[in-house]
Amino acid sequence: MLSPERPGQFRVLCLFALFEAACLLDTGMLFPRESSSREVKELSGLWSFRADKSPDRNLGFDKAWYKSRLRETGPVIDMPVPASYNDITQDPTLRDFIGWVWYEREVVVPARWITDEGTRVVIRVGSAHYYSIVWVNGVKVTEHNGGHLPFEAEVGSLIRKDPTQPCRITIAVNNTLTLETLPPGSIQHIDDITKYPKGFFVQNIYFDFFNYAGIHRPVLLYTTPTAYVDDITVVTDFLDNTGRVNYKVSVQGATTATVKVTLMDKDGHCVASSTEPFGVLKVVDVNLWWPYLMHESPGYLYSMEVRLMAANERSTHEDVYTLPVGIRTVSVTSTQFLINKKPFYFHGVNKHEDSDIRGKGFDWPLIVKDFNLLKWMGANSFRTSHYPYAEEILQMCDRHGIVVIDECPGVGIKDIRSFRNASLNHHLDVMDELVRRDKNHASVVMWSVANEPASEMPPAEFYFKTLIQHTKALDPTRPVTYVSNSHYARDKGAPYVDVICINSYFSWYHDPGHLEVIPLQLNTQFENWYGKYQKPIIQSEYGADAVPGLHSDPPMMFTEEYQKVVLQSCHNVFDQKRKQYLIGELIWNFADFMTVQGITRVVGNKKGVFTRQRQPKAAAFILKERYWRLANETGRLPPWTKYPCSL
Ligand code: GCB
Repeated sequence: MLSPERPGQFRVLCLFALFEAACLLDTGMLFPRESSSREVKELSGLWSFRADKSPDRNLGFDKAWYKSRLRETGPVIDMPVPASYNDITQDPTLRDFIGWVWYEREVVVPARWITDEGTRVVIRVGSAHYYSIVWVNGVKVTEHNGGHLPFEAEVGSLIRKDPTQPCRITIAVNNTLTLETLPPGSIQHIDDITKYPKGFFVQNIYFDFFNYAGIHRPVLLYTTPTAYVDDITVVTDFLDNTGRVNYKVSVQGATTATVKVTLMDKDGHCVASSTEPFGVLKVVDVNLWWPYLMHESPGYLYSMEVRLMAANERSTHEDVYTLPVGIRTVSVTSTQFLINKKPFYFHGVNKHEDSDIRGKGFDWPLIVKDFNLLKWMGANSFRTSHYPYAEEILQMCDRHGIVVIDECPGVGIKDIRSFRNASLNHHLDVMDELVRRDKNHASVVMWSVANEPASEMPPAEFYFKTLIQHTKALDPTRPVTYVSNSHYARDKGAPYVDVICINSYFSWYHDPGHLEVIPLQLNTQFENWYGKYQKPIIQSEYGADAVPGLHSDPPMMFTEEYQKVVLQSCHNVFDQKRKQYLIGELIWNFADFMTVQGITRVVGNKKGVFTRQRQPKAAAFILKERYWRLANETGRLPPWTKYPCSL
């Protein structure tokens, strides 16, 4: 990260490393945007769907379902995209299905995309869980290992082969988890026919959320010219009143190219420009990007327009891509987290992508509602527990000034076999994909490489050292952490992180019902961790389940009163420690969410301060009161808010 103590040369080295790292990733993953040279066609809506319920789940491949229309090889049902398929029907075998499911959609492609050979047509899947294979008109175009991150393939030549036919897109998705996937899981077959039906198996998972599956984010077709802006990397900083946007533009498909880069303010006025593909844009009287409640106008974004004039064997092209850019710095000291060289205290939440019916499916009404709730309660940050969220959510964070700890899907690494090289290599690949997608978001201030791994196991040291060093090499401008619940003295990865993140549930999983232990145990936790590592600490999870509407006084577990008192007892300790080295508190969880069925879960995890339908429990008001008070103390509230505030 950029440290105020080490300006100048360090920054240049960092930038050089970041741009080098960007080069190591073979291609860019710019969010598809329309422009004068680019079109986007969204394929959200109804797709045909079939789950392959054959015993070995392989019938679709044996019978090559991708070669013809899905409805010609068997029955299909309507399936909305984006959505998890699990909760869409009344069929319990589909809710709990494990194996391959097949999606298909026919698309009519605009004639100009086909006739213009200078147009590149790309299919992009925002995310599909977990393993995906994509065919266009029966020809495989790509496969992807992992949910939560986008993947794409060029399909123009296939579409052009037979322009009289609609373009048929088939996507097969498999949610089977193994010890090498992220998150890991394992399939267990149970052969005891006296107790279990023939062929019985279960998927064991080591994480606490339902393994929703399907095409979770929008599928798009988009175009670029054949010579195009493939990637942009920006790193920002400032000195006094002057902002600096260090940038690099990568171009593909051109034999000759010139670039014009223009940085515009909110009103569309040019504030800096350049004709180099690599350089620094200086912004006089800069408007910095500030977090929500830290400044009167948080989330200030410039627009960086990249205009490429290029030629290749076929023709000359102009490509235009506009990237929103927030100018800010991030750094840590042994006791503070600094944004724009000022102390920042995370008062926020952990979330899930989770809702009724849609599961983990992308849904704008839900996203906007969640942002309104975050702002209502005065939250300035969240962690993307336990996997990368849709990029559209990060764009909202950029615009609203909500600070993000961006977590990869490294959750549930509990089995010692998941520390082997195959797992580590996949984890490194996932970090590459995550940094490539999210590196330009001002809201993203820290990477989290895992949640609650078995970090006390001997192989964890090599694993996390490698992973954290790799992530820092990919992006030297942001701190790196992972979230621990291990014992402070046995945690193998803690020496390598920049910030210590700890999850703990005193009076819940430990000493259930004994609220009186919280002050002592939480205090001991902080003193132990800080004493050993001298790094700033975030309480990255704490909380208690509350079944909405369940009450008792004196408080008993699972009531709204008990949840309230757990929070208040923790807050008292946080208030002491934030004067020293505690740099944040993130409640577990923003909202109730679905989990596997089990004796500790009453139709899901109920630690939300909002219900799954986003109605507040008593705890939400406790947090609202606290977060606005913290904001009042530590930040500068926008003029349109007054404390106590009701937005
Ligand atoms: C944790 C996990 C989170 C769980 C939570 C709980 O430590 O990180 O995924 O949902 O505890 O409620 O048990």
